[in-house]
Amino acid sequence: MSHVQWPAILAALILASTAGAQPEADNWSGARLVTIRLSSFRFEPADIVLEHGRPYRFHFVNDASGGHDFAGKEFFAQARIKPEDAAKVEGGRVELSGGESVDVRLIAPLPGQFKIRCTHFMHSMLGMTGRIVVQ
Ligand SMILES: [Cu+2]
Repeated sequence: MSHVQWPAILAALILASTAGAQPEADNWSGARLVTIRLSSFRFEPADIVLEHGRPYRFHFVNDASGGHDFAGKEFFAQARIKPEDAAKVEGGRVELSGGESVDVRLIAPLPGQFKIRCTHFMHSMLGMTGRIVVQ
């Protein structure tokens, strides 16, 4: 008799697993804060470690008086940026004028390493490079 219940149990399990994939990704209130400070000429931290599939709030702070950007074309292409923050990332770059702060919420992509740099003239040569490692 008990085998009759299996289809219902399986259906419930399948529903639970498919339902489980999205809510975590869309739970922006649980986004982990990652503060990234930009100055002349470095990122702090220069190495950012993330867990794939988790939501994060990148809080960029430009401590310099001049402009800098946080460019990671590959990273931003593969991460899932919260739609309302998408306009803050143009061409894979977050541009910050002197003293500005910008928040970008995103879901970390599949594991991999992504290069980060400032695309302003000469800035990467002067040390504005970094790396995002997704585990
Ligand atoms: Cu720069």
